[in-house]
Amino acid sequence: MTDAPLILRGVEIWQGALDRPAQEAMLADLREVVRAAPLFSPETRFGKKMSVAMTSAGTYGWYSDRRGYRYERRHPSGVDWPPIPESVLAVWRARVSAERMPDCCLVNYYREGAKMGLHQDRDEADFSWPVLSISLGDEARFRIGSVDRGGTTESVWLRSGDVCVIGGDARLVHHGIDKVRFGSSTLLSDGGRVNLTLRVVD
Ligand code: MD6
Ligand code: FE
Repeated sequence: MTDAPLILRGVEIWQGALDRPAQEAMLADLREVVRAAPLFSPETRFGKKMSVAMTSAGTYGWYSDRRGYRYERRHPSGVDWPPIPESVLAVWRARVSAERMPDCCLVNYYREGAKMGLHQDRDEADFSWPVLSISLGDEARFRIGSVDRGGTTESVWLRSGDVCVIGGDARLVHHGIDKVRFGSSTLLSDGGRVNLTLRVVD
C-alpha cells in the first residue's frame, strides 16, 4: 500500500493500492456482477456506440443513449443492478468515507482498441463527494485536462491495482483514457482492462 498519492492536477493517484490477491478477489466478485447484469455498449448522446462495454452495481447504474447521460434504477434488461461487492466498498471506506457509501459502481470494460474520450463526471447531484476509480488489468494512459474545456492536458499510466480519487477542486476536471496497452497485464486471462468508478449519485 502506498502511503502518499501522486497528485496530478488535483487528482490523487494511489499507485499499487491493491495487491495482486486483492485484485484477483475483486475480479471474481465482478464476474458475479457481470453475470447478473451483463456488459453492454451504450450509445453516446450523439448516437455513436461507445467502444467501452459497461455495466453497474448499486442502487443506480450509469446509462447513456440519444436522450443523454443519466442514472437508471435498472439494467436495460429490466433487472435491478446487483449490489456493490464488499471488496469494492472496502476501498471506498478506506479512501473516501465510512459514513456514506456510493450509490453506483460503474464497471467499464476495455477490449482491444477501446478508449474513452475526455469528459467530466457531472451526472451526480452533489459534487462535494469525490469519484473514486479502481483500475484492474491492462495499463492505460489516463489524460487529465482542466475544469474548463480546452487548454493543456497531462497524462499518467494507470496500472492494475491503482486507485484514483477525483474530488475537491478537481471534481469536475476533464479526463479520459487515450489508449490501453493491450495484454500488458496477466490479471485478465483474455487481456483487457476493467475500471470501476464509485459515485454518490443522489
Ligand atoms: C477509466 N475513468 O479509467 C475512466 N472518472 O477507464 C474515469 O472516467 C474516471 O478514473 C471519474 C473518476 C475517476 C476516473
Ligand atoms: Fe470519468
